[in-house]
Amino acid sequence: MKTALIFGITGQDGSYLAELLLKKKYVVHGVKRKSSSLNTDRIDHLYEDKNVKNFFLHYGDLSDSLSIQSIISEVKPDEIYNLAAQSHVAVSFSMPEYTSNVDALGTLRILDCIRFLGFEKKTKFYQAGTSEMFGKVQQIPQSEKTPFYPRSPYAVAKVFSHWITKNYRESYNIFACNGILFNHESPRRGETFVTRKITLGLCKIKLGLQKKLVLGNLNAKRDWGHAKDFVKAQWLIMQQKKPGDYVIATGKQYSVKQFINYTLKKLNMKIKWKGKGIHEKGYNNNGKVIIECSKKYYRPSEVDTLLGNPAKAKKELNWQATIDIKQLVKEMVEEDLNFLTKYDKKKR
Ligand code: NAP
Ligand code: F7E
Repeated sequence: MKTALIFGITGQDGSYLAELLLKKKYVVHGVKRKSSSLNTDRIDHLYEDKNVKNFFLHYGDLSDSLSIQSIISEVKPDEIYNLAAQSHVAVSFSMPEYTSNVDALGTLRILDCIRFLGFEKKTKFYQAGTSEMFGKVQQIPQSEKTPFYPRSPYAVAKVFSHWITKNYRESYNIFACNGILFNHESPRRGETFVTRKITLGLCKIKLGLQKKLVLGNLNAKRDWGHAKDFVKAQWLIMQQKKPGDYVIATGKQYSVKQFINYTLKKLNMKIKWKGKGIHEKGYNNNGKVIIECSKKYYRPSEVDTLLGNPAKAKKELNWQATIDIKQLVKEMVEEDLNFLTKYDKKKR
């Protein structure tokens, strides 16, 4: 039986990866942060399920070497997945020092702990890299060979993590890998990321619980996949004969506005778009503005376009995305409607 340790278990990917590894009969340990209110709703179903025996949680934080060391030395994992991060690009402009501490040095802390404990031959390491590292893209589409041009403190910190992972692989022979994952979403996506903000916001408008959805740059383009598909790739990367770095993407690109239009279609809502750029607005049948833009949600420097080339993953991992954008939107909208309807009934 293999033992895995997941940093970031309470996040979107952490929860899907935990489910996948438990299905594969792993013993799964996860690291959660201390918070003043509960932060485990994405994994409570696992913790509370009496049939799930091999699932354990530990308090720890990537900014705290002592907690990392004590957990790794106790768990002695075969595989470590570092999914923990301050993962919001816009927030990283407000908290650049904290973001760098966690997203860059946090990775180094785990890697050096593997080395310090003498686990180089025992423990494999996965680093959650990101398409944001390509930032101001130097090639279209982006592959493992595309040079990085990070555009936010978040992306700069992730570039450090990418290179320190490679460096520990080359210096100490650790089975250390980088996934370079393009955007992936799900009903478990945090509510301030654009896709979930759109599905939740438009569902609320549909149900009369909210009047308007206020967004930032509608013209940004992303390669959006489903988190369930993407955590499978994380596991596959760790099962290869040799450690490596892989772009994980769908190979298809849509704008934020297109994502909105798919969501509106799924909800049977019609709007008319008028204006351009920050002045663009969506009007409903009664001529009321239900979507508008605000400077508040624009970033100091934007990543305008991202499109991945997942050819290496297809060839070496036999991986490809199975869930397209329409299915993704359908699932997100259905779960948001379901959640809001239950919540609304409870309130009445
Ligand atoms: P997420 O939902 O924001 O989850 C992040 C996780 O990291 C949460 O469990 C969070 O804990 C934890 N965390 C934050 N700060 C921490 C700290 N100081 N110490 C320990 N844990 C900490 O992110 P995600 O979407 O699942 O993404 C997983 C990873 O992949 C992240 O590293 C992200 O940067 C990267 N990534 C994501 C995407 C994407 O499109 N989703 C694409 C490429 C790369 P709390 O629950 O307590 O906040
Ligand atoms: O923004 C635009 C915004 O915050 C996507 C993280 O998981 O994926 C994610 O980072 C685009 C940007 O994701 C709003 O300007 C417009 O161009 O959903 P997002 P992200 O920045 O791409 C990468 C791969 C990661 O690694 C990150 O961890 O949408 N946008 N209006 C908006 N974005 C937000 N959040 N909110 C808006 O109102």
